[in-house]
Amino acid sequence: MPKSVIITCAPTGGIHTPTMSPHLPVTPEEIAQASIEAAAAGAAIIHLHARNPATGRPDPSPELFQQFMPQISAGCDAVLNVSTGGGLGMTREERLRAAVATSPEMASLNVGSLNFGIFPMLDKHTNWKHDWEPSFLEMTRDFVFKNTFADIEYVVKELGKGHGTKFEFECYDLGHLYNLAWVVDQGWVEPPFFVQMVFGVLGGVGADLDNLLHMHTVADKLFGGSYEWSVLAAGRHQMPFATQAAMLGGNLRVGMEDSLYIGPGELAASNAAQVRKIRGIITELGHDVATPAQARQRLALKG
Ligand code: KMH
Ligand code: ZN
Repeated sequence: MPKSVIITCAPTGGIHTPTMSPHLPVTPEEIAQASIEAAAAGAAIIHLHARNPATGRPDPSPELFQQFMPQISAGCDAVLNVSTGGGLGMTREERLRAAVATSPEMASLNVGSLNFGIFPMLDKHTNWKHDWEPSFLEMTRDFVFKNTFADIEYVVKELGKGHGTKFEFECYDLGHLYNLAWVVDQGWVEPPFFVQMVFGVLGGVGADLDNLLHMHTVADKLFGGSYEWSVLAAGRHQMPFATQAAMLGGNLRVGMEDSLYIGPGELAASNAAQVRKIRGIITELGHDVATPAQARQRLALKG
């Protein structure tokens, strides 16, 4: 009997710009509403970034997170997962501020560095069509998403200090699984580990099924029965990869952080619409969708 599928929804992220879709949640009110709707549609976990309401740019201020996290918790039972990935150009201290201030059940932890390329040429591989802002493209050309061993240790130890926060370990390539195994070997984190495999970011592993199968095989070898795996893929690969993950007994992530679309060339009207779509597919495959309570129990969250 397959386990139920844990759906994570990442409603806004720090990559897409409001110019790219009128449906991207930006203000605290929009992020709260999008999250509550996504939870009602079946998301057990909500992965959160904040944005400056005036500019739409990613913003690490805990004050902004505090303007939507209590509202989301009042409106639904979903697990709140605060990003420590932040946005382009933030220092590691900035990236951690919101999680330290809000002490969430979960936080992301990016377990390796990579070039994080977003170019029009990537559209050939990843997206249908995107109008990226030229200034943003210029920044990403020379951008390394820095997550050194020292950065990883900093996040683990800062959030471990009395917060009891568990991690969504974001792995963008095969080597990142080994980095996580190293973290585990240090004795810094306790199982079960929630491994989020990320496909289709230029600089990380490509969105090919062979890669998904191999990442899963290696994760099984490294973490055995001590982990839960989940899959997200950027752009047009989002739904196909989420579907593959469900078929293989894994969990998945959708949301406008990872793709603004819901189908070929069609912008998603809401995060909830993406959750409903994948929920329908999961259900058609004969699987159940995990409740927040089931996710808390399986991931041993503090609740
Ligand atoms: N934007 C995703 C590909 C984080 O917030 O820590 C990666 C992410 C990073 O979710
Ligand atoms: Zn994120």
